[in-house]
Amino acid sequence: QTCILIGAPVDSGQKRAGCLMGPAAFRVAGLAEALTGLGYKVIDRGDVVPRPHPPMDHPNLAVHHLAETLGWTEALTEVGQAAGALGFPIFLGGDHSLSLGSVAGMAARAQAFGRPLFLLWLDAHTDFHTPDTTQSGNLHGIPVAYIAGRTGFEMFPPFPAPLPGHRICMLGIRSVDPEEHAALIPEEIEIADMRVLDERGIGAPLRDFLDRVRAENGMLHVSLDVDFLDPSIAPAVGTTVPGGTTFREAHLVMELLHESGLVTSLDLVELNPFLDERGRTARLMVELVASLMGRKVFDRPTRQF
Ligand code: DIR
Ligand code: MN
Ligand code: MN
Ligand code: MN
Repeated sequence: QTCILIGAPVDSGQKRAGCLMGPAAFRVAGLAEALTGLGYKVIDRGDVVPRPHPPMDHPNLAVHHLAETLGWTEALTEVGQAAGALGFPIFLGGDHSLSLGSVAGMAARAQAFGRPLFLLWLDAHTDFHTPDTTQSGNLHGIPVAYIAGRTGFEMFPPFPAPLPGHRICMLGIRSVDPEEHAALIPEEIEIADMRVLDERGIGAPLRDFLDRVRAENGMLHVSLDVDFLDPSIAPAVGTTVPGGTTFREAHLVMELLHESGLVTSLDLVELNPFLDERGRTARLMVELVASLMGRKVFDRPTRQF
């Protein structure tokens, strides 16, 4: 199988500069080498350039970089859709606003295949604002609402086949704004927040979700925000939230995802190398990708768990 690395140096979805260095940091941390070592062919198609977009105002005056975000969304949708035809796309972010485009591209591809797209959102945040409800104005906080087909995205390209809530699962949640909370209550989106993970462990809710993906012969996009991880192991992110997932919980998620054979595309987002400590967060993210793509500690085919 071929992995397509897509650099998405998006920094416009929040206010702390540095995510634009993310793709370079993933490359320096050895992402391509790790994948090659696992037997994959790797194509690095370099960094995407946002489509130029005329300036645009929004009635919510907090919203910033709307035109730039639209330009990224259009470019990444197109590049992602094309990459999906060639192999397994891995988007190297860049802040989480890149998922407006990456997931749209994957949704268009799934639609062309006549298969349903599912979304696993690994994040401290639900990213369920619309441009109308965001108080920070940071558009990295809106992609799930776009993907789920909420209203308020009329200035964006129409999302190809919005995902019904039961096809979205969030793990690691521990920061939800009041407007997001109100909007999520009636939704069927599976939200395994940290309380759920404390009670059930991280494997059980994930296995339940993967069973649903399998039952519908779905394609599965995984969006991994660095702040899914506890800040003590992953400091290189602008929006750290205490009480995140541990090293082993994160690896277990990746190992279960690999064994499921269901994952068809991946985002790596919110890495801010300017905030890192000697590259440790970038290296941890690369190790997690290796787990997701099949690296195992002990690999006997008949092994039972
Ligand atoms: C907060 C933080 N909910 C906002 N969001 C994110 O500004 O909308 N931080 N995604 O990573
Ligand atoms: Mn446009
Ligand atoms: Mn996020
Ligand atoms: Mn987050």
